[in-house]
Amino acid sequence: MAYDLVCLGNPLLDIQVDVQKEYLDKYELKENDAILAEPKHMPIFDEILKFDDVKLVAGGAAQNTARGAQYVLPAESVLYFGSVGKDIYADKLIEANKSVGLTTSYMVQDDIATGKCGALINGVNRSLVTDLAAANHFKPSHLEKPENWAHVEGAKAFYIGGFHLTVSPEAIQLLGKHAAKENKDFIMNFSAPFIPQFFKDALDSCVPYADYIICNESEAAAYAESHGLDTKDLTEIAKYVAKLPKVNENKPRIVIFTQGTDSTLAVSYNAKADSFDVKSFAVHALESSKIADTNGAGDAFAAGFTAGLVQGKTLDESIDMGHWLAKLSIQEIGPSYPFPKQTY
Ligand code: 26A
Repeated sequence: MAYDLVCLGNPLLDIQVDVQKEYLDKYELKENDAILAEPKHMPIFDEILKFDDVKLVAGGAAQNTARGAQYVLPAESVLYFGSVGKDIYADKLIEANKSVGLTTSYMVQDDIATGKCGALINGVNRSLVTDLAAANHFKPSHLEKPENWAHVEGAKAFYIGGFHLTVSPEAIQLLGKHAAKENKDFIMNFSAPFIPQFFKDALDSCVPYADYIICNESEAAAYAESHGLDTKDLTEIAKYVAKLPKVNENKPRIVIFTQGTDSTLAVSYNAKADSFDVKSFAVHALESSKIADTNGAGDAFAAGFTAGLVQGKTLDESIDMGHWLAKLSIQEIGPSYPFPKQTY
């Protein structure tokens, strides 16, 4: 059985609640951010579980993307790797993945709980606080098991959540090397500003494998700052990233920056001609009254985009599929997709 798309990330259960700004202030959280929980944030999880409006939804950024890509693609197209515990949280993830037909090959930790993310929704913003727990224990050896490596060899494309750089850059490199050698698509997401900020070396060690890089405007700005780029201009930042050294010289690197409701920017670098192609794509408009929450919007964009690539669609059409799926997902609670299934 070959899955066209193999994804790697941190499987998390999202504990989602609506909060006021005061609650974020109490824990020194920004309105729109994603961070690793520090000891001072730990009480949040028990507190919000008692909120009246608490919702438990499948999360983990790359897992959301894997679910979204499987939502779009034919049955048994996507396989997701990550690490979970043996608990009801993991059961909930498996249930959500099953609902779209996503196949998982989890590494299972006997004595560590499944990771969780406090998704604190404040209007159109979301602040994500994560306790990785079992997700932090993923090991490259899981990929190297013969039955899993067969899936890697059978895949046409790979999608990697940048968040996984905090866990196992070695696992990412293992997939990256395979993708470059076999001329397969390797797609990476920067995931959050703290990745380029605090995991710069890990990120820099994996970017050479990336054919596609997806991130949002605040992650691009954090990248520019941590890499000492003397510019805040998004096109210039995208050009810099697109031109960075690349292991697979058979295809250009394409950098895609989303910007919320503003247009998405795509910059490709053609090394042979030493030239850039810069394009911009309007998002699909949605009245703000129809937004349930924006948790997972970026993951849904990445899902639609990646599904397009896997189907052999053009860059322009793949980006439009990303915008289409993001618009559907923000009308659902959490990083979810609507049923009955809609088609692009
Ligand atoms: C390492 N960290 C902090 C994380 C995450 C994460 N997924 C993986 N690793 N922090 C938040 N998320 C997920 O991001 C999704 C929204 O894009 C949340 O679980 C949420 O579903």
